[in-house]
Amino acid sequence: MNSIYKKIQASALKGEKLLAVLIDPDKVVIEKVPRFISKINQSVATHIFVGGSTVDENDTEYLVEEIKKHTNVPVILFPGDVNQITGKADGLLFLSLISGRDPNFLIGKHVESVSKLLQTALEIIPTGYILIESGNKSAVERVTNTQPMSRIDVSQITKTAKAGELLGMKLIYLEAGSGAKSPISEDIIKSVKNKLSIPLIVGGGIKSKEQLERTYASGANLVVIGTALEEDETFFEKIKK
Ligand code: 1GP
Repeated sequence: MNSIYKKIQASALKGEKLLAVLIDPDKVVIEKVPRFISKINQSVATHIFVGGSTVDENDTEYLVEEIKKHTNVPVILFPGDVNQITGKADGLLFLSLISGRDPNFLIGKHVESVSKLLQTALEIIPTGYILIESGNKSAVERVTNTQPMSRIDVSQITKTAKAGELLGMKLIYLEAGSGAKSPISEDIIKSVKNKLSIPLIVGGGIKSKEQLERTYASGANLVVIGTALEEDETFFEKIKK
């Protein structure tokens, strides 16, 4: 039990760099999954996240089943809604959108998901999810109708992350939004990391090896990349094992 989280925690303590490839059931073409997964298997990726903002019922389960046929990399749900929960995955980021003040995304959806979760053996990882403005309107902002935090208010972002930890969350995820113009800044990552005792996830808008390295150097333990790999598979070559 708790093996996914324990491994993330152990890697974070050792300073190992973790990388999750995000696959959005809405964007992926199912026939291309085996090839895409074989690229992941040969890359330095340590996790596969599956999730999107607007996904049809059953699409996630179908996709996860297909992914699991081709890899032993742990598959973790990163759900945009309750209908994306499937027991076929290994784990679930139980996201609470602590940058916003909408009770639905802080606790409402979680209550709604309990009956479903109790029927699965998913490892559930409570995660404080912090959306930060990044130059363009993100899908998270659109779907949740919550304001991202101002990227210049580093102090407020840091306090929000720490409050999440003090509430008992096991991970903090700093999110610039999928396809963000600019990724989360080094200042923000450093400041949050400095106050945090739990592992830190950073994602959104990371498109180059340099940006990836900078994100780790600033203190991210696990980096999430979706769009850059979806749009340009040669990026996999740059992050080969
Ligand atoms: C989005 O943080 C993830 O939720 C990944 O973003 O698609 O921009 O890599 P990208």
